Amino acid sequence: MSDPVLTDVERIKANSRHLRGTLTASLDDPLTGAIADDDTQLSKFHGIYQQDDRDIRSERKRQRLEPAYSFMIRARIPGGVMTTGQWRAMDRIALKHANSTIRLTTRQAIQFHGVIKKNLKTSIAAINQSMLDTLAACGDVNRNVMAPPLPFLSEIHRAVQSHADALSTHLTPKTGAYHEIWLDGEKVESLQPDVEPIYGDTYLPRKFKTAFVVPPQNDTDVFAQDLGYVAIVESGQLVGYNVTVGGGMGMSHGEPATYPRLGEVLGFCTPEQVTAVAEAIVTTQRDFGDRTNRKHARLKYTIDDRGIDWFRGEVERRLDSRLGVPRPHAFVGNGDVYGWQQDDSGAWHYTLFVQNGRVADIADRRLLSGLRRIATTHDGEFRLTPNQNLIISNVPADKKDTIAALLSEYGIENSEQATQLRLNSMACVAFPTCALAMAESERYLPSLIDRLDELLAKVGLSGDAITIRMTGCPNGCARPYIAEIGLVGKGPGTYNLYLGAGFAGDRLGCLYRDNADENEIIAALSPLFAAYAGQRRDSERFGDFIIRQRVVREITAGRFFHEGPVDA
Ligand code: SRM
Ligand code: SF4
Repeated sequence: MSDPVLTDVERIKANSRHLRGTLTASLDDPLTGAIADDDTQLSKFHGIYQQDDRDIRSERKRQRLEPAYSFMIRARIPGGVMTTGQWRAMDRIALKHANSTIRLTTRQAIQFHGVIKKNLKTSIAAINQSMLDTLAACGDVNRNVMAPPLPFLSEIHRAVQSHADALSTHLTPKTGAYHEIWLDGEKVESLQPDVEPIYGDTYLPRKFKTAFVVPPQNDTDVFAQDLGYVAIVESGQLVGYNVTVGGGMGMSHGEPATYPRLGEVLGFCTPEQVTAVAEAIVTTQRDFGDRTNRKHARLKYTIDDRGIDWFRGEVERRLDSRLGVPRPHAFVGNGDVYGWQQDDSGAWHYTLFVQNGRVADIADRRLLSGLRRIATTHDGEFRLTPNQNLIISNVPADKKDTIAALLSEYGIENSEQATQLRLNSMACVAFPTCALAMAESERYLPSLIDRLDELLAKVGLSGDAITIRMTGCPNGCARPYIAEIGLVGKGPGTYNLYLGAGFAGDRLGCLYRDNADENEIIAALSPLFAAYAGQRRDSERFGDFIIRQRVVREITAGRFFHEGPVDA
């Protein structure tokens, strides 16, 4: 049998000398705003994506100019916890080197857009000076580890955050390339030949994502992750975690072999086993994940191809012990809890709605300036949520009124007019920066919600929480397949509409309308809202209602995702 043909990215990783490639030469090349092709793959491991402004792409082409290249930088922030000093540093970078906005992501990280090549090194250095970094924010490695954004709620939350931090450190690549290229560090390669004890020379077959969660709030969307830790609390003590594996959202239109999949429970582990279990799972995926086809390379396919029992056996063999029997757990929702909350020590925390994660000064709502001012006044933390929001955290009781006054002065407090639909919405970035976007998302969802809000108001549902998420392509960056209303870009102005997902992110939606434009989306949802208002059972969620009414089929596993909307 001939050897399998590995993907091009595998060749690039193998030849990269642990992620160095020719990045230094690319950065020094004054003739282009771009970096060499192979380096565009390697830069991702350093948290950097080459992009071009898609709004002006064809005009530049017409003028025979090279595309308007710039870079997106993603800063990795485990659990989304940052000091206000760090926020001020990010704010300075946004103003000086990026497009004067900060983008909060669906994984509790921060992105800068529009950084040109000559400003890359200065920006990365500034991020590192603030004690944050960008290494492994992207690439075929474990990404930003998520943790519940409300660690102040209990001792349990604090313990979970510390496990997330420890795991994040353990799974961070050990190559000296990052330091060398971006921070002008000493070349450590020759001193340390075996630099990647967990990943090896070719890293993982594909990206890998991890989240911790504390029930009942599934605010990190644990089932969308390759690896999840669901905290189990008994008699007020954190006794361990149910370990979930094999979640992932990405798929491609028209390719049924690709599908979103929810993570499933593999077993139970104690807090002391968290790191060892992760290492056993990551190295199993490293060794068995498909390196011949990037569309089939995520852990979800390794598990579906070989079976969960095989996977458990391999993990336990590497662990040299058995996983425990899973314990019961239950979730109630996957959204954020807004406004002021007080913790057990008396400190206050304000969860601020940030529409689609974009921190910018827009008309009277001066979010960027307001948060800068608050970060100057307030000595605590900002915490980023997986729903693209921000928590002004650890506010002493005697400072609460000052912060509230600033929120009001800058026009950024949670608006009383914001409906529950809007407060439970998310959109991915898409145009103009994302190279993969097929339709608008961040720039469009707010106006679509205006129209949907009118429908909901007519049937008296404005105060009811329904989750809605939009993405500009089927990759699923805003986790649309686990929103009760999921809209996934198909072409300019058209979207696939998915319905029937669980309010707690625990059931996939099912295709209801293919390639629908705005009017078709409105026409499809209008009668369903009316029916829901009139016929729902007590506290029945919209997604559950849709399934009970058999509007769409209940999707019980990712591999059934593409079976038609209703039973034949
Ligand atoms: Fe994502 C690729 C933005 C969370 C699945 N994602 C991209 C890129 C880098 C486009 C590219 O490859 O050229 C997007 C950059 C857009 C831009 O201009 O900024 C991008 N993804 C984002 C962010 C910023 C969306 C947001 O609006 O917040 C999120 C950054 C998270 C972070 O801080 O690390 C983001 N991406 C996600 C999530 C959600 C999650 O992780 O919980 C998913 C679905 C979960 C999953 O991974 O299965 C996700 N992104 C993808 C995929 C599909 C992966 C797959 O298995 O098929 C791609 C494309 C790829 O990898 O080939 C992608
Ligand atoms: Fe880009 Fe698609 Fe991700 Fe949206 S879902 S940011 S369009 S890759």
